[in-house]
Amino acid sequence: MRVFASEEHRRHHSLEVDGGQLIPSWECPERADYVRDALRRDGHSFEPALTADLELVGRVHDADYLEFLSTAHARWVEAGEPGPTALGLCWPTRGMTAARPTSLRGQLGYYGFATDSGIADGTWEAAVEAAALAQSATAAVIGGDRVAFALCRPPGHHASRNQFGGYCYLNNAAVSAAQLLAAGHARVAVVDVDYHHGNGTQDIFYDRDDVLYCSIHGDPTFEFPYFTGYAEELGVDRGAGFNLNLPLPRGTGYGPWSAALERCLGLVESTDCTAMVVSLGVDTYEADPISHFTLTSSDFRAMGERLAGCGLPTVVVLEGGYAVEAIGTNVAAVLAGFEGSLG
Ligand code: Q9C
Ligand code: ZN
Repeated sequence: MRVFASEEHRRHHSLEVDGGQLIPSWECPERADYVRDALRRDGHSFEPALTADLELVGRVHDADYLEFLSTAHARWVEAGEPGPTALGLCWPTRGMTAARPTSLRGQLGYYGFATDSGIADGTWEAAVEAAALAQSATAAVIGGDRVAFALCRPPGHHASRNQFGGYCYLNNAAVSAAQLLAAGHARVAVVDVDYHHGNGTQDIFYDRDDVLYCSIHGDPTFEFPYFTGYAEELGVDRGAGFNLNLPLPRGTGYGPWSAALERCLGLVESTDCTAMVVSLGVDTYEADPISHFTLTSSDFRAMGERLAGCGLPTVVVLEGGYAVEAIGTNVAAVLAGFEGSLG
């Protein structure tokens, strides 16, 4: 399968507030290096991204949000803020109904939703490049390839139409789905196997029936992003019935996890999707430092085999995975399982 990767991701390296401490983000540049090295060992080579099509990005994100993201770090420097990363401090919540503030600090709260994601020098460029990688893999699939992989960093599934957070800025999977629709697919499935609920992807397509969003994730009663990912969220208006959340308890292993995957893929099949985007997070791994499922490296191979079993043209984009030294092995296992199942 064709694999798209770039060095541009290095320009994004950020800090996060976790456990009451400011720490280097779990979502670090080394993650992509481990994935690249493991794929190289498996015989893959890498292709660069095509130039990003920002019109396509604009189909899944609001123009004012993109304007904010692309200028926030320069404004931060301009304002003489001391830290290396522009980080929000105050969010609009219940009863705080004022319109969008004009100040940078205000807008960091308006356009962000979590203390885990700052905007560093180069975050915008890296996020655009990740979207370009997703677009390149999608173009390969539109061109007739059965499957392609985009080594996206930063990840994307927590980024909504107008908010960043959860280490995500531009929603790479949503861009891919929009591109597949534009190429003539009538309905696209986004299957999100990352450990966390992809609140951003859900948000973007919640009222639409042309994108089916299915996610298996740590139950938001105890897990990030806390406010979305509940089983009751089924979509609205035309989108009713085209959103499926399968929250699972702490400690879930591949037995119950794969039963949830069967439910997702059953819905993909019964709703006549003609293409699939996989939001591939490997933070479901047993040794992930911030997550609580117990999948093993051989489970990831089985996951890839099962995803291939749908028989759909498939774009795989990288999301999370924080057991840094294992994420390469685990991503490679999914892709090897997928490829091994093709005739
Ligand atoms: N104590 C993705 O996997 N922060 N994002 C958790 C851990 C949020 C994960 C802090 C995790 C977001 C793409
Ligand atoms: Zn995740």
